[in-house]
Amino acid sequence: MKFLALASVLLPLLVSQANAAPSGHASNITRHKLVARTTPGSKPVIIQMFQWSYASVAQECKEFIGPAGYGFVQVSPPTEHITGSQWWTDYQPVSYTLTSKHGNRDDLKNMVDACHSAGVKVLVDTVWNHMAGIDSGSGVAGTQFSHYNYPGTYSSDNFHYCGTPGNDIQDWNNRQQVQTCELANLADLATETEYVRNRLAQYGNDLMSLGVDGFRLDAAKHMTVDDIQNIIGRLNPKPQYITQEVVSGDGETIQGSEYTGIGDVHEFRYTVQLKEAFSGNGISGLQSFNDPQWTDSSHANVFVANHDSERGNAAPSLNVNSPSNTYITANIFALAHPYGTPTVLSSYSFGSNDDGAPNGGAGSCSGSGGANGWLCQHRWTPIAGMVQFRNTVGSSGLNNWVSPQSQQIAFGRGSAGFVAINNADSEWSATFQTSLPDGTYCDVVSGGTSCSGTKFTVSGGSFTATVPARNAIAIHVGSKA
Ligand code: ARE
Ligand code: CA
Repeated sequence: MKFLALASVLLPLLVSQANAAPSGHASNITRHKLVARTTPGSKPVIIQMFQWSYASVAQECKEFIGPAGYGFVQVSPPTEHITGSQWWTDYQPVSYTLTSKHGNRDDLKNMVDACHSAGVKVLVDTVWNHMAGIDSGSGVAGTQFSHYNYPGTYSSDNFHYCGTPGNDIQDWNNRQQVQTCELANLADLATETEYVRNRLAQYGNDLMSLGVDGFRLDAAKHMTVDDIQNIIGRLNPKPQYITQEVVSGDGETIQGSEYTGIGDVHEFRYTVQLKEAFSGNGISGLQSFNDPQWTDSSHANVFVANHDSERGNAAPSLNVNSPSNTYITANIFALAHPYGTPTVLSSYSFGSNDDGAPNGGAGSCSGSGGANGWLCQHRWTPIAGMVQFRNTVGSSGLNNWVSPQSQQIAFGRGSAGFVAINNADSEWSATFQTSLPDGTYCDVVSGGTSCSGTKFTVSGGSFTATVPARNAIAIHVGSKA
């Protein structure tokens, strides 16, 4: 009892210390208390519904995403943006009117409600760092704008002019330039000023008022931790989950780990390592991710690919065209391994990097695959099966690791699940020692959530299996036959 009483006094102190901003002086700590500590919760898997219209996300939440056990959808940016057929027009905001190619304010609200009814939370990709990059034009809701002038929202004194030629970032290892010069000519907001902070918070609060659960903060690396914390501090209610796009390589000046007091951070080095491992280096080195420069497991948001990397931007990654089934086996790995919070990309086929979404932006799937140009990776049998694996194993630790050769690994997640991944070109027959209760289990890689695939019998904790070449098997206590 005495210990518990003491713990209840000490714990909040410890927590506030642990959450303190890295620079940790008093004002940071005080301000930081306003920022909610975010966790993905018991259904941690996020789907990035890249370029899906909000009406189609609403439908898909009900039809598949909710029942399949995904926790979150992450949708493309919702504000008015420049016109054009390219997918990236929505990363050039021209006002905070909630009208975009993905739908209007009502569509956004309907999607939030529909997804919530299906037990799915909604993260919105949010552009706070900049406005448009092009010289002038008309936005999709009719706003007439020019560079640095967005009537009713911002005028020329709300932007950074960093002094380099064209105000562009030239030295990517100069923190000041990365955060106050222009990324790809995009008008860089003066996020240290009261007006801009207040305006961004107003936009954030508008999204919160529609019931949105959290954000992906686009180009977070290009804003200071202080600026983001200040804006989040003005939100009410607080977002439940935040993931920040900070692309950092080893030794780079700005590191994702600086941002963990705000929320999770994309860890692109994981994306790169999975590509290298599955493309030839070997997967036996993937047991743990302890590099001190990386974002720690409880703050890392990880993925095999995102919309940038699948186009060869931001980081090298596997993609849907990668040979030997590696895109799928890597996704199985990411959903099985405890490092980070996993995001599954759901995207579309494209001929050229700029191609906008097919089917007028209406996402479309059929059975366990895509339709009308959409890929619907979130429905693919092994991926949907592994989402249930992830939900079932929860925070159980990694155990019973074996790796007889560099392209074969198997491991358990406590007494709740076991996976074997064979990245070699010949099948792998073995008897695996697990911590699972005895019984007959359905393989969720071949059978997804329907138990239509291979079955394995665990007896005395072990089972014998043949893992097909360039494939995997996975069983968990929720998949007993
Ligand atoms: C488009 C045109 C440009 C034009 C601009 C303005 O392509 O030629 O100058 O419009 O008119 C997306 C597209 C861009 C597009 C932009 C705006 O990818 O092509 O520009 O939308 O419409 C860096 C950033 C990181 C950023 C990546 C792409 O740090 O934040 O570059 N990623 C996010 C989004 C993108 C989006 C934006 C930001 C802009 O996910 O989809 O751009 O909102 C190293 C560095 C990284 C760097 C990376 C670039 O790894 O460490 O920091 O990432 O190189 O590969
Ligand atoms: Ca900036």
